Amino acid sequence: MGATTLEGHGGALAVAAARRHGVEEMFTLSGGHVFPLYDGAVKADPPLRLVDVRHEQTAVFAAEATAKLLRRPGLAVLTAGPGVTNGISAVTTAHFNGSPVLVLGGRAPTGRWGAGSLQELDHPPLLAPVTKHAGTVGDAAAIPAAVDRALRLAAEPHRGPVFLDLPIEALFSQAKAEPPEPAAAPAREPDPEALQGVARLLAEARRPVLVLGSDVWADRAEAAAARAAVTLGLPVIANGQGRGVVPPAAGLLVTRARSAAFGDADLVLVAGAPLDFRLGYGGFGGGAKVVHLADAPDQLAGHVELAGAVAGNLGLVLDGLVEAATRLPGPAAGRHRQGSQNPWLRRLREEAAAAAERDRALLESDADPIHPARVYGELRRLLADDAVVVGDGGDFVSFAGRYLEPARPGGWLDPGPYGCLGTGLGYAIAARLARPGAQVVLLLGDGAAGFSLMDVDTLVRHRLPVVIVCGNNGIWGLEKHPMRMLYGYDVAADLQPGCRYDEVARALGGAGELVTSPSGIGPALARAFDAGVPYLVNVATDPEVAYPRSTTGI
Ligand SMILES: Cc1ncc(C[n+]2csc(CCOP(=O)(O)OP(=O)(O)O)c2C)c(N)n1
Ligand SMILES: [Mg+2]
Repeated sequence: MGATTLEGHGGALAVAAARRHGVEEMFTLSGGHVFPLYDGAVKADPPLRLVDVRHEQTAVFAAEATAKLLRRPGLAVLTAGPGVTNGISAVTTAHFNGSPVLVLGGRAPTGRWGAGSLQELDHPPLLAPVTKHAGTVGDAAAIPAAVDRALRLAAEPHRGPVFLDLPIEALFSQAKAEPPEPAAAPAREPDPEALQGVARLLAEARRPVLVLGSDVWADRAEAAAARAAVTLGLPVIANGQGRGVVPPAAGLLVTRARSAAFGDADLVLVAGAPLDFRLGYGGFGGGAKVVHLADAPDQLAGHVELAGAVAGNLGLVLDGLVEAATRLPGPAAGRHRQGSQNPWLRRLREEAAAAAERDRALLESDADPIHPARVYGELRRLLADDAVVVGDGGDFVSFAGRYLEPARPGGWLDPGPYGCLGTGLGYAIAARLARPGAQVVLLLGDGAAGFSLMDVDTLVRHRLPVVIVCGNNGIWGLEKHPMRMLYGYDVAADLQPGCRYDEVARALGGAGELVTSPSGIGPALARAFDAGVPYLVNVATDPEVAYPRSTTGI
């Protein structure tokens, strides 16, 4: 028996294997089928932190946000049957976001399969379409290798969730196993010729734009992306976790001039984001050429004609692009001049500055009922550079996307392209654990609040202070306004006006208050940041204000 031989019940073996991948916490909701995993967690040395929540989707959302923030796998443990099925929307969210998550499910006993055990469900067929792998591990001795493979697969670009269920026999029985050898990750070198082709396109372009998406952060390419933007003098538009990679101070961020940038660009380079509805499906106004830079070949868009496509480690891709551009012959070939000598960048900067100027009136709005933008006018003043901001909701969160500009990468958590309401408390729980010293602010639509507000209880029990701001317009705003526009009336779009979600937070052991006047927002937020407990600021906002959007994504 080797010095590293693992020995114990299936749960202990799974925990030991997960630890070797940097996993430090287990998000879960209790069920007898998975007790050995808890026993394994508390008896591990050091123990895995067990965070028990009030709905399985919160457990998986928390594991996903852990993966997004810390860039290592997150772990959720769900009990057999309903525990697993309750987690599926969150697994799907991780699938759409390319987040490395391992979900371990309990499973009814193999020995009685078909006889009608409690919660007997064959999970993998349900999970297969939304995971990189979904399977059953039927034997305790096979668990360490299976968990190791699962975590490696989850973390290998393009990242994503993996599901394993573990029958009662496998989890409860004892076994010995040699832990698998750690394997080096493949290098994912980009093709130098493809990079050269993109460098040539850049040299020819007059009006290029660089789009940075979540995989830039996930692939640890944020420094390379910032270098590329600065060296090549490229205006930048960021989405998802690409936000903050190029800070506003760099003078290249033109997200607020997005329509002009996409409408008039002659070349759009998209790095680390799918060409989905958020990017007009890859069709840009003036018929711009499109280059797709992705973390893995299977992520390169197949639905649009690409002028260039490079897959690989995004840090190597972006550094390689700078190198290829600077090696092109000709004066300053491939480089776009900086600042005042670059009329395209200058124009976009001016447009972005004008948009910011126009924003100001709304950010300072004294309108009564409160304009949702005023909430962000106040919040902006209080946010530190390293704050983590989580958005879960419709219009209220769209306004946040417009008015809050992250100063650093890795601090902005939106639900991503699956657009699943209910991420809020799970993401916030994970953010509080992942960034113990930072502000964590959860922005909740009042509708979104209904999906996970009970998990304020989890924040309270685990002593995790979070500032929660509920934009309470009393409606499902992002549905009510479009339905009215389409049909001239709306149904199924109203919530209770003025509902006291702050009192829900108080009843669960947190704190909170209702704000009904614009001047009350700032002081209430300050109290929330000082409270040291989960604190819900319930802001009554104007239901007549709709986010001015050009598309709903449908
Ligand atoms: C799980 C889920 N159910 C339904 C939807 C459809 N949906 C998208 S936005 C929205 C309204 C959100 O309302 P609220 O959170 O109150 O934010 P508001 O738009 O009012 O600011 C709904 C119902 C969804 N995206 N996800
Ligand atoms: Mg609402």
